[in-house]
Parts: sequence; structure tokens; C-alpha cells
Amino acid sequence: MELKPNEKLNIKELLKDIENYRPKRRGWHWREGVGEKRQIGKFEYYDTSENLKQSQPLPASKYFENIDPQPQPVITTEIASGRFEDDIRRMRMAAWHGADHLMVIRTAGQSHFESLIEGTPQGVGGIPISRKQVRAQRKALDLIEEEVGRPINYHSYVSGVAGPEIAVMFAEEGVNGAHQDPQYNVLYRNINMIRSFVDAAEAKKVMTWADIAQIDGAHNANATAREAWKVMPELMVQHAINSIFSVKVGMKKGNICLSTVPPTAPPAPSMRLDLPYAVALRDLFKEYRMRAQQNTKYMESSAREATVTHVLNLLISQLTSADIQSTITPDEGRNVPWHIYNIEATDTAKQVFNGLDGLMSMVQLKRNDSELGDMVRELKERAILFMEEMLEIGGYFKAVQEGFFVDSGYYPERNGDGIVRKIDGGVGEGTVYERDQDYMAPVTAHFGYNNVAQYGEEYVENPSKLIGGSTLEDPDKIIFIDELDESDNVNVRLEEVKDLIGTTKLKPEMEWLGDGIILLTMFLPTDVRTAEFAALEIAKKMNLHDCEVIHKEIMQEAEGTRIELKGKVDFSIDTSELVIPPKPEEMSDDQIREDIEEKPMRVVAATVGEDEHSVGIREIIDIKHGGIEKYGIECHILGTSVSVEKLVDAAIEINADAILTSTIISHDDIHYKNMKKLHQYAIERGVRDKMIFIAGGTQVSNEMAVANGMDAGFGRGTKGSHVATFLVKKRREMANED
Ligand code: Z98
Repeated sequence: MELKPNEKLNIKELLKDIENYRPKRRGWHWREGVGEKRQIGKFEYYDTSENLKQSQPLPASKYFENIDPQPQPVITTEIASGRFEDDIRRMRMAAWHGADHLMVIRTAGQSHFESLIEGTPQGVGGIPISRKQVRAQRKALDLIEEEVGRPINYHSYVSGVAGPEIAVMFAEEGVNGAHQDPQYNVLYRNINMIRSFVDAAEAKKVMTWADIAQIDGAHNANATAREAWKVMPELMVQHAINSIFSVKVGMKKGNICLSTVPPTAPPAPSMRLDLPYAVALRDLFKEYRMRAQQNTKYMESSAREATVTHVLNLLISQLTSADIQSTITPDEGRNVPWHIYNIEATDTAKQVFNGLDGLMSMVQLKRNDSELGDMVRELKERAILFMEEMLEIGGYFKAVQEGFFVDSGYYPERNGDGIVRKIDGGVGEGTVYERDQDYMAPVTAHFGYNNVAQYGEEYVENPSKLIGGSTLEDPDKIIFIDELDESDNVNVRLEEVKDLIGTTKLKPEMEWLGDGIILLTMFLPTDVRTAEFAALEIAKKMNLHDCEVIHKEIMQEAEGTRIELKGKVDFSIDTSELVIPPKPEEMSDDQIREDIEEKPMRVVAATVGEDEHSVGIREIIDIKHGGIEKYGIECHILGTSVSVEKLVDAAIEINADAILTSTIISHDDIHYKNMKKLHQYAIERGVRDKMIFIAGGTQVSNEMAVANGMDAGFGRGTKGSHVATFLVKKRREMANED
């Protein structure tokens, strides 16, 4: 199977023979070519990585030779709409925009599952992580990474009491990154601490074998705390615990990523709090990697507001460092996990890093004798005191029992509202046993005591040799379970939308093929409460169903409200029945300019008859709005209400290449009558074949203009470049005829 840029990824084809698919590679991939200066288009970049083979550049790149500079950090986007098959298509779009870390969040609280699940059931707010789904996504990414020319990291979560099993499955299936932090289980999923740490040792060992990069869970305290900036000292302690624990298990520091989030957002003076925190963290954890995540704690339903906070977060990454820049989605505040928001967030990261390229060659953080320096020191001191107190009372488990974590006080202040878990409580309590003397497991990447030396020294490092390799070395030993649920699986879902696959039927879609969802933005000149209900009524009248207001913003209490509303349509359209006019030809600016430079061009222009409207023609000519002047075309505007005779005579006198007329008035077809007159008079003067005649105006169609003697007609929406393209092409054509 191979992907072609102009062909859709065929999910059915992808799922064929999935039971025999083996991932192409293992291990995390950092971007290449980082740290080198790089010439891209007309600019030299300081902070980029290797270009992609194929990509979708930012909209404004058309002004810069379509360049698409790739920032240094790996860029994450989290895609998990509930249907892995639809997420695959979104992954392809995200990869084309520059994401190379695709995370799939598991469906609500999957940490509570006590074993692996199988098949492809549909999720809510995430994907039920199963082998088939993981394998299909990895297979798709193996193709997509070929297409864009950069390895893509596939990522999910290793947590819950099934953590080690999940780690093994991820290692088998070529997953490249995973969240793993025993503290997450303890604090947020109430899993017994002893069980959680023992499981973590096993899981981390497996992740180490598979070279899976690890992200910790400290940022969850940030998201959970009542005031996120109060837990800054604690976050450092959490990072420290998971990092050193992972090192002790054998994980390399280069694969240990601290999950860090700028803790505040405007209107808080965020830079003054977030920047010292970021600096302190990087001071303390130099040897590790930084995964900078976008702030989601203070995210509301305004995409604009979320984007500004995201941009400030990116500035912090640029001022300090980020190895992975995670964008998540800017829409967590309204739970619309839609295609477009993943793409927007990825583009925001790319755009901001492009714009901030080389910033640190010009500015320096003021570390000495400064508020920044003082705060950095203070934060570190608070974190170290926290750690010391923790040791004093008997270690981490005791500290959790005492409610040290996620307390809303700014340490050493304590408010007594931290999360309390008991050492002898929680899920899986009492399930950890010491291994017997004769315990033996013929498996790879096993943590701790394993009595294999009795079979020979060569087995100590590699016990699975005893059985000719475990599933990690010999994937044929993996037992692949296809589907367990007859009605809740991908085959059934694909069947439901079969009319939309490989046909000319088209339906709008936000997250799932054929979901029919559309987003409406409207301004209603009333108060917010009335606006919300009025919007729903309006949507009903538009025949939308399942409507929901997803964002409302007061413009002024009485004057009006901005509303964003989602709703569904239940029809599809047939693209084969569409009448699509031919695309207006448009040469590139440089091509037009080159032509004019080689052979100068002169035009006369006017509004003819009794038409005083000169705005249109001026827009087509004036350089200010991209008119034809900008290509070096010499333009003589004769004014308004010019007679046809005067216009042609003037053109003859200055030896013009073309005549441009403009008319807005169209009653009694006066505009077409004038065109005919112009054509006739030009014949009389013997210049009709020597000049180009163009008529424009809001009511002008090309066909009618040509039928009335013109060479071309341009209507509403015309830009200078369209007219210039026509002029250049027509002149070439006329020269060839000569
Ligand atoms: C992120 N979207 O970081 P269940 N383990 C850790 C986690 O941080 C998480 C899970 C497991 C954000 C935050 N984090 C989401 C360390 C979740 C998830 O199944 O939801 O409990 O596990 O990308």
C-alpha cells in the first residue's frame, strides 16, 4: 500500500491483513538537522530542523515561495475522537501540517480497565486502546511518515493496573512514546501506591527495551489544583520522583521527558510567573527532556483566547527550551475534538516558532540581580524544602498519606486540601507479592529478581532465549484477537457510511465521516441569554438538528453577543452534479513581472458611458490592493464617464497594448451595449486586432463580454492578478498569431 497526495487513505485497504502487520521500526525519533543554520527560500533560519518532503505550508507562505520551515521541537497533537478509523485521516492531515508526535488519549478513565481490551469499540472522548486499533494506526503512520519524509512518533498512555500489559503491547506494536508516572495512578486514579510503583518499574523496563520516550504526569497537578501556580514547587518534586525512579529502572535520561505546562494564563500576568518557573525547571532538570504542553487549565470556549495563551506558551518555550511542543487541542474548553482544531493548533506552534526563529541570538534572559533570578532561586528553594520535609516524615508514600500533594497552598504554606491516599488502600491493594526463590519468567525486559541463572549465564541478560524469544523478539507469538463485539466495531461503522467512501457523495464532517456537523458563527444584537436561545431557533429554521451553542461571548451586555453553534445536516450532495466553473487562470507574480520587464506594457482605462463609478477599476489598477500596476504595467486612467471614441483615440495616441473599461450600471444592458460600441469603433479605427479589450464590472460575465466583442470580461471577485494574467497570455497569443 502506498499513499498518493491526491488520493484518500483507504481505511478498508489499510485493515486488510492487519493480523499480520508488523511495525516498520521501534523507538522515539527526534527531529533531524537541529542546531544547524539553514537557508530556506530567501531566508536564513537559526532554529529549524530538516524540511519535509511533502507538506502543507502556512497560508501566508505563498508570499515566500511556499516555504514550510520545520521548527526544532517535535510537535504533538492529540487526536482521539472516539473512532480510530477517522482519527487516521486526521493524523495524515496533521502530519502534512508538521505534527510528528501523534498522541491518542484513551477513552474516559481507561486506567480503570484491569486488563487489555480487544477489538475496535467506539470510545467517548478518547479511543479504547486495543491492539487492533494501535496496529492500524501505526500501520497508517508508517505510510504517512514515508509520504511526508519524517518519522512520526505514535503515543499513548501506560497507566492503571493493566499498565505493564499495555507497555508490552505498545512495545510489540511499535508505539514510540507513552505517559508513564506511578504518581498519576496514585493521586488521580486511586490505585494502591505499592502496586502502582511496582507496576511502573515493570512497565518502564519494557518501555526502555522498546526505546519508548516517556512523559510524566506532573502537569495533572497543574490542571487539578484550584490555583495552578500554587503547585509550582510540588510539580518539581513530582518530576524529580518520576525521573530518578525511571533512571534507576534503567531508562536513559534522553528518553525521560518532563511534562510541563506554563501554570497561568492571561488576564493573570502570566509571563512573570510562567517564565521563572520554566527557567527553574530547566536549571534543575538539565539532563532530561522538556515536553512543553499548552495550558489547558484556563482554557475557555473561545478559540481566539486559547490561541493567544498558546502563543504566549510558545514564547516561553522559545525563551527557554522545548524538546517536544505539545499542542493538545485549543478546544478543550468546549469539547469539540474536531479535525480543524488539531490542524490549527499544529499550525499555531509552527507559525509561532517560525516567527520567533533566532530570537535568542538577539535577547538574553536577565538572570542576575533581577526579579527573574530571585524567583527562580525561590522556586527551587521551595521545591527542595518540600522534598526535605517529605524525607523527614518518612518518604513519598507517607507524604501522600499526609496530603502533601495537590494542596492549594503555595509551599511551605498548606491549606489542608491535598489529595489523600492510604498506603494500605486503593485499587489493587495487597496484590503485590515477593517473588519466590524459584521464580522464573522467560521474558524480555523484565524488572527485578528472575531465577534464570540456573539454566546458564547466557540467559541472565536475555531470559526469553529459553523459549526461543518472547513476543518482543518473535511477533508471530502474539495472539491477535480481531473483534469481540459484533455490533460495536469498525466494520459495522464503515458499512454505515459506505455511501460516502469512494463515491461522489459528500457530507460535511467535523470528526467522523458523515457526521454532518457544521459550525455557525453569528452575531445577535441582544443579551447573551436571549442570544443563545435565539441562535437555537435560527438553527432550527435552517433545518439543522442536534444543535448546541458551543461558544457565547458578550460584545456588550445590551448591544449584542457572538454565538458559535454546532448543528447537523442529514443530507449529502453529489459532487458529480456540481457545476464548477473553470478556475481563473493566475500566473505567479514573478512570472507576470518577468514578462512585463522583458516587454513593457501600457494600458488605458476608464469607466465608459455615463458611469461615475471608478472604485472597481482603481482597485484593479492601483498597487495598494494588488492591482496590475504592481507588475510594472504602465496605466493611464482617463477617468469616469469617458466616451468610447475618446478612450480608443487615447489608446491609439499612446500606443497602448490594452483598453480596460469598467461599468457598474447595467440597466437596459447598457454595459454590454457600450462594449459593442467600443468594439465597433475600434474596428473603424483599425485597431481592434492590435489591442486587447477588457471589460469589467460587478454585473459582467466573461461569456457576455466576449459575445459583445470584448476579449474578456471580469466580474465580481476579480483581482489584479487575474487581469494581469490574462493580459500577458493574450499578448503572447497575439504575438504568435502575427
Ligand atoms: C496530556 N492530555 O498530558 P487515564 N498517565 C498519565 C497521564 O498524564 C494521563 C493518563 C495516564 C494531557 C493530560 N493525561 C492527560 C501520566 C492523562 C491517562 O486512562 O485517562 O486514566 O490515563 O497529554
